[in-house]
Amino acid sequence: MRYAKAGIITILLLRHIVLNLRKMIPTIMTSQEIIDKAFRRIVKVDVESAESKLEMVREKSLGRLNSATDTITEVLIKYHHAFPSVNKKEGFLVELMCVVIDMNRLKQALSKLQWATKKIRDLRRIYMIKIKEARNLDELDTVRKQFYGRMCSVVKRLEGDLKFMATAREEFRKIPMVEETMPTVVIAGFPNVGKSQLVERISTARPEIAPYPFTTQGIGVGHFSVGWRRFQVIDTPGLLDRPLDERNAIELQAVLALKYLADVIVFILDPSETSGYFMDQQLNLLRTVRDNFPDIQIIEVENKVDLLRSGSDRLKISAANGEGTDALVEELVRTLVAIEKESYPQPAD
Ligand SMILES: Nc1nc2c(ncn2[C@@H]2O[C@H](COP(=O)(O)OP(=O)(O)O)[C@@H](O)[C@H]2O)c(=O)[nH]1
Ligand SMILES: [Mg+2]
Repeated sequence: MRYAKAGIITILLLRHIVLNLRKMIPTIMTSQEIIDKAFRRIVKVDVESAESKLEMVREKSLGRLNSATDTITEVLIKYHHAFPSVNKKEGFLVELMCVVIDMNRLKQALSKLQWATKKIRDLRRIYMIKIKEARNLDELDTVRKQFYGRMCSVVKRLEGDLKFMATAREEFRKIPMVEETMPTVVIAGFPNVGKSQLVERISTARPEIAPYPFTTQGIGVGHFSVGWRRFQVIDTPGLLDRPLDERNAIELQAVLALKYLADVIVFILDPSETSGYFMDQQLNLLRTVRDNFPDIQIIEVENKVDLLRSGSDRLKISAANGEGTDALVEELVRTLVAIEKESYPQPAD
């Protein structure tokens, strides 16, 4: 049982990483915005004491060069530190991050940022010398322009990487706040069978419901309470009946929820087949889930009884009009409480 696997410190650590991620990753600017910021921030250098016009311009140019490179390298270093480097391979949140974000691409983007920081510092060193050695105003002007041109072209080369990081940031922000230690029901089944509608009916979550497959793009989290007990319900995007290695990123999130979070799986079947999937496909998927997660209790539920009521002895509900959902919740609570007792056996008196 999941409770028995202590791992609580790891879980807390991961939660800490994700919570911080949501707060800490700053808005990622485009390369043009970074350049604009660098030019806006250029300080006015006080050079009244300069002995000639050439010296005055030279001093000014050195000050501006320093200020521009400082602004840019500060931004790049801040971005570099804001993203996590994930070395662990296990755990729901880590694996989820790897599913929703191409971590190798992120790694590549981060090292490109490091490269750019170094390159800009090198340019600063080289051009400070060139500015110091310029013999007249024309030469100084040429060197100065050359520096800004080269600096901008380094930043421009980060265009694709910054864009990727901005998208990754949005993905990180979407990662749901799951309570990895709370008794949890994961809702599984084909797309369109009514998982989200059920989650909405029995919990606090307000998922998106629509009559087309994979409306739910990621994992949704809701809660329900019975007395003082709180339970977590996970809405999944649905699974198709196919081998694990052919699953797409959306489906993989459902697989991870089953693997790491489920104490109980509610497997929704739609005998009306208005979901667009035949019952034999749905039963095939049910078998696959059962084979892959032999230790997790599965409650089989037929939804959409308002459209079709089969003769089977499975629990029957209509997520649309609420029929049978109270009985399902009672069954869930009974099952979850029994699992909890099994994991934390009461001491004998
Ligand atoms: N008639 C009927 N339609 C339902 C029922 N439950 C869900 N639906 C409809 O089925 C479609 C898919 O529902 P949704 O909850 O988004 O399915 P999901 O993809 O499994 O999350 C929507 O149009 C729902 O309104 C039900 O009990 N009866
Ligand atoms: Mg859904």
